[in-house]
Amino acid sequence: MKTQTNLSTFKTIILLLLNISIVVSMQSCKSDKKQNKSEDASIVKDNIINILTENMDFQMADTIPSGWNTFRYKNASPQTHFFLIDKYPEAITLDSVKARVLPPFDNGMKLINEGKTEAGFAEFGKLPAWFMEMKNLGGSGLISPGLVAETIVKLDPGYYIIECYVKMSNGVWHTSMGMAKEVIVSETNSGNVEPKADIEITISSTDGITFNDTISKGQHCFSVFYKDQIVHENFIGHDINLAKLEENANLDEINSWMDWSNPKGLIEPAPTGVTFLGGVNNMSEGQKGYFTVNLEPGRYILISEVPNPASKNMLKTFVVPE
Ligand SMILES: [Cu+2]
Repeated sequence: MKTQTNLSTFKTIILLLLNISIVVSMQSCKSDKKQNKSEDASIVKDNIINILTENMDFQMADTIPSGWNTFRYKNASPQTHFFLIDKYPEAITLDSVKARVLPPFDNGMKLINEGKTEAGFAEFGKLPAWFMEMKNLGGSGLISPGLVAETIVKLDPGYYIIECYVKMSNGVWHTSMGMAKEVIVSETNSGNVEPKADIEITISSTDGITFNDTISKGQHCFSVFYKDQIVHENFIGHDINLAKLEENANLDEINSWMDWSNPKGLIEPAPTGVTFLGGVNNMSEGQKGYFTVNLEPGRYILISEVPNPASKNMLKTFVVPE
């Protein structure tokens, strides 16, 4: 669709919106604490980092431990969300992002929604150079209203921004409505060890989503390994979202909805008959994140938030038997 330059710029932006998903009780994916006790309890209770969205917000601690952390994201709002973790270059703050990154995105999306695609993408050329240096470090996949997504990722100490860039029904980014929050990851390590998964997913630009689709009902811990990461046509990288499909779900509709650069994509309302259950948001090549979920019997989909995921082998369905 656009030039390489535009692609790069955009990619970075999208990566901003990192989110994390949640689960109810995790057995297999428990990120156990080591024997040595740490003082993190003053920062994070029960070894879990809770994030709550009620109205275009991220309610959570301002400071969290470094190392492996379980993020439990409760979506108590009527909209579909995710959280994505962004790491900008030193000295770039949320204020910088609001001043230099959100305006080009707001203006660009507005033009695209008006059918002025070329002019819309041109807006992204106004993004600052440092936007291209932003990295994504995971977060949850999409999570439907009223549900909890649980995602486990590892973070180094530093300054991060978490965001959600799903769009409201009028086409405005959630990011611009308040879903961007700064988070400090402290030098204090959580002491948690890397979880053990019982279902391993690998995602890459060449092979798409690969996994063993013989999956039983009940509690599971999925790992997501980013064998590579690239900039797709809409400037963003691939990720993993899990959803349950009802009888009336339409795969073509879901496939086209996963592209934010489509005026009808990544926007409320979410596709009919689809309940998003979380996943692992964008990461860099070689990284691995985890998510936990309790699966009832039924039909499910693993899908990436990229343009036409089916064409990239990034739309895979599976059935959980009784
Ligand atoms: Cu959102």
